[in-house]
Amino acid sequence: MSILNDIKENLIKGKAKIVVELVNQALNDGIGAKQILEEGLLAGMNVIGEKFQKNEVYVPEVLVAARAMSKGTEVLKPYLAASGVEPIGKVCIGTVRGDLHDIGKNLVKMMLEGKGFEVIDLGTDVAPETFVETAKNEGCQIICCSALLTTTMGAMKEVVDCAVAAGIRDKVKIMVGGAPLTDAFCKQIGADAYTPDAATAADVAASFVGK
Ligand code: B1M
Repeated sequence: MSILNDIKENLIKGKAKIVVELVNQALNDGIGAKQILEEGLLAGMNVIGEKFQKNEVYVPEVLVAARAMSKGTEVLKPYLAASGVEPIGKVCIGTVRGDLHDIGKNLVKMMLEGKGFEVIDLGTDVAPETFVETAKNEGCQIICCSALLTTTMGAMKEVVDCAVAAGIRDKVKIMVGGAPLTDAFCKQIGADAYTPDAATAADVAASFVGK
């Protein structure tokens, strides 16, 4: 359907205002919210994710596309709730204790939402206990931790330890990322996955919930 393709193409270009207009128009045309989400918004975000992985687009393009995605999703939210579209899973995400960098974390959040996850954003400077208590109380399947400083990476091990102490380590996957991180570090601290970029993080998270 060409209007869905128009939504997708305008999302890729980051044209939030046009995306909102087209989403409203599609709803008026009688197209279902789920179809608009999947074949318009998510389809566009997937293209952006792939291009980002291949370095064909950069952070600014991803941010404007993600903004268009969230504006379009806002329009759809009441319809999606009414039609009972379930998120594919629940994640809590934050930048670890002592660390205030949030651009990468926000990108990961947007990519996760683009995949269909419900995301609880804990913000920056998040204590290990907050990650774990949120996952426990909110029933998150995945905890995502971001760190940009070599001095704050160690707080990720505390998140893992805290999940063990709280008795939820076998119920929750812990994903880590951020510029100073490596796969070796992830293994060393006993986390479940390191991913180098936001799009891969969303792909791996989806695989953790069987999608
Ligand atoms: Co700061 N900073 N900064 N900084 N900062 C760095 C990180 C630094 C490398 C700069 C440098 O010295 N060359 C350096 C760290 C050195 C080190 O630790 N070895 C540094 C420093 C030292 C500091 C301060 C200590 C400076 C000072 O005050 N003396 C201070 C620390 C404050 C604190 O956190 N307590 C500080 C402050 C700041 C600003 C506030 C000014 C600002 C942050 C603004 C904000 O985030 N709202 C800032 C910025 C912007 C940077 C640089 C320039 C850019 C970081 C960034 O946003 N990159 C950075 C230098 C650089 O990288 N060139 C630097 C873009 C972002 C998209 O990339 O976050 O890596 P990134 O995310 C990627 C992947 O890593 C991955 O996905 C994203 C893209 O796909 N990813 C994940 C990220 N998180 C993930 C989580 C996952 C999976 C993937 O979970 C599953």
